Amino acid sequence: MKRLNPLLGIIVALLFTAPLIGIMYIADQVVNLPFVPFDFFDWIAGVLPGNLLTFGIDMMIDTLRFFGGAEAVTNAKIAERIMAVVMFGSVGLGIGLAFFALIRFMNVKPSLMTALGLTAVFGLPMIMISLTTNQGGTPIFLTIPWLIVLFAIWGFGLNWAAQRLLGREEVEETAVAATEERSVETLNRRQFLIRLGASTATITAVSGGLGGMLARQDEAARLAAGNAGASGGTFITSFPNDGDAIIPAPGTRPEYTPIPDHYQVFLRTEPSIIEEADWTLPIGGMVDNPVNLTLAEIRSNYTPRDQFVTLSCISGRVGTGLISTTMWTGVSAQDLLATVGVQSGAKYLEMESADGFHEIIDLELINNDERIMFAYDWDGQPIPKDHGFPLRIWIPDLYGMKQPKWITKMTLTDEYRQGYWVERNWDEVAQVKSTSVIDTVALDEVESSLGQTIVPVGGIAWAGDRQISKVEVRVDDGEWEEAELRSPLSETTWVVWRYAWAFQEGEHTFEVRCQEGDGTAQIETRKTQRPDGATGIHSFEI
Ligand SMILES: Nc1nc2c(c(=O)[nH]1)N[C@H]1C(S)=C(S)[C@@H](COP(=O)(O)O)O[C@H]1N2
Ligand SMILES: [Mo]
Repeated sequence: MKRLNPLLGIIVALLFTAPLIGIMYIADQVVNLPFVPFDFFDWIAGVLPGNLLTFGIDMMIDTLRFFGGAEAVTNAKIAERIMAVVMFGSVGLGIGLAFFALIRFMNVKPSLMTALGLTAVFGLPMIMISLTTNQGGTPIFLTIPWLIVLFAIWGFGLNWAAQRLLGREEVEETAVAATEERSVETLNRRQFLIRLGASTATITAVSGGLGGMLARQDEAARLAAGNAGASGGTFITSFPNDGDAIIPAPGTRPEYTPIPDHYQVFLRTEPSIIEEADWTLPIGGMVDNPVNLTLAEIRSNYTPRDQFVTLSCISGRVGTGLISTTMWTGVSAQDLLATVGVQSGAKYLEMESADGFHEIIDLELINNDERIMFAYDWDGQPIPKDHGFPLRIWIPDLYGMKQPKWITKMTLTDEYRQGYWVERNWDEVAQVKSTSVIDTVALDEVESSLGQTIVPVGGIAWAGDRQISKVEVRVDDGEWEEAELRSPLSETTWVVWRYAWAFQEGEHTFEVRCQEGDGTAQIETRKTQRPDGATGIHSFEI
């Protein structure tokens, strides 16, 4: 019998694993069948101990920053997805290697049994994982047979390829000379592998390419839903500070973030898409009247509240892009809870989300702040599916990690339970740290004044709901100079500031710092984002 190099098992397994991934991907895009690599990745991320997970994510983001600069950070999801595919693929290739090693060293012969074995070893755990983690609504009587067929094609294909590569024993017996046989053998093997590779590469490329195209279209459509036509890409077109004399310096980020540009953070490989028809909100636990509300009921039974909100992620670094501002509309948590009859012993409201995320909020906090709301609109439109449709909470002054989106269940309880990121070593309170950022030194927008060339410098400052009383700018270790503040959209949004810099030729470093409403200074000591938010001064070089 011919000998097989076990490493060949990796190559052959690749030729079957790549199209398997491609076909699962396009089936996910077209008919919402599970894309198992993402489920596998989400499952691993969910069972890993918290510090390992955050360590992994940090390392990934650092690597991305190293290769792709700051822009890539918000695209960390893409890295996660690539990692998911690589990890899933590695399992397939590992099994291929092991299979060929068994053939080579343990004298195992490819047979019906080994084909079934390969299918089971790769397929069974992956199917179980997908069933427990997948968020798609496709019924299991469709997904299970579909996945079994796919993994069987993989297992039987790999088995068949091993048989072909081994050749039939008769051929070997009639071979004349060993050298001749070897060259015929390598030629045949090479031809076989090339043909096999060409066809499976085609399947992979076509399905992967089409799937990717559909995925991008889908996401763009979800984010832009309803957004076309309105001026400036937003629905709200008049703002409380419209008359303010302080105009943002050219190049400052939009004061009101267009929804498609709103930053996004979610723990799974993909956002959790919820359809309104499939959703109701049960509120239970320690209540006298448990309810199960539709979105229409939430919209019509309670007085809507509008609030301009800046939201930010605790995992942002100094000068973070993970911060955005829009108008939130929803019902006050006080109003909602008033209708369910909260029992006297209840201490917390626990919220669970479609993606397994969960958080808890002290009822005392709700009772003391009527602004805390369950929001259903952003920018006057239903919250985009990617951002938490149909319902998410807003809690002023806290980072996003305490504020579940895609809420599917609420429970009144007297038992404390750590939230999802708190279990993973992030801060229990997660109060926003005040921050200030330089967006622009507008060198091509200079003005002249009294024989001086003036360069507008600008950016934002934010301190949760504690407001901003002062922003100061320093150039090259000079004096701290006060910037002008534009009145903010609300007491909970960032403040746009601008500063007039008298131009001087050369290289310069700009720094910014702020003070909260009560004069508390921004923390200047540099500290990483873990566990309770980054601090330090943002600087900008030109
Ligand atoms: N269900 C759910 N809610 C969630 C999260 C999540 O992963 N799942 N991430 C939180 C974090 S860490 C942040 S910063 C905000 C981000 O909201 P956005 O993506 O709409 O900007 O959502 C919060 N709520
Ligand atoms: Mo976050």
